[in-house]
Amino acid sequence: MRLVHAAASLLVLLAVAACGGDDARSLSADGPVVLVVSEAGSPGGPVPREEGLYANYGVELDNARAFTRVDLVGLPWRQITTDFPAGGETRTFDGPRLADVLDAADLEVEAVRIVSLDGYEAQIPVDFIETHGAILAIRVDGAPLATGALGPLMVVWPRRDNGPLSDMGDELWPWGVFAIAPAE
Ligand SMILES: Nc1nc2c(c(=O)[nH]1)N[C@H]1C(S)=C(S)[C@@H](COP(=O)(O)O)O[C@H]1N2
Ligand SMILES: [Mo]
Repeated sequence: MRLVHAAASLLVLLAVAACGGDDARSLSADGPVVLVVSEAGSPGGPVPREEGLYANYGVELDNARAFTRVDLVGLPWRQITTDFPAGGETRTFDGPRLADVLDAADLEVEAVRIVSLDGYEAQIPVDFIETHGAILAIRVDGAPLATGALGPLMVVWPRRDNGPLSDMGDELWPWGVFAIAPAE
């Protein structure tokens, strides 16, 4: 019985792979939306339905810009080697510059609210982000940030190489990031 089940699943998988239509491409190439930016000046992309954590945490998607991992990989990139948690192990993070993600969405606000899967929220002034070159990390030490660990995305600052940031704690280093909205 179990074997029949496995064989049936395999057939379905083969059929999906073989048909090569939009379904197969969105699964294999672009993958799911990993980030939404609310109230974007240039909304668009594969905007999800406003359900699940978007609804629970009040992330409005009426004028949102949605990014898949592939969309984020196309933006200007930066690598940061620094300690996380503060004073702990040194690791190398990389990903698009957060300021460029906000630019791509045309989000014109003074401060953003960065929302994480666990409900943690960091409010950060945009000029602080621009001045200090935070990234929205996608990888750590070459491996994609895992959802459930620090992923899918994490805000990382060049704390180790930047005098003014050397005393910074971890409050503005949200992991598990999936949405950005104007600060309240
Ligand atoms: N999503 C999320 N990111 C977060 C936090 C959190 O609770 N949730 N805590 C912040 C703080 S205050 C610290 S010290 C570090 C490590 O937090 P943790 O010990 O809860 O992982 O992550 C930062 N980023
Ligand atoms: Mo903390």
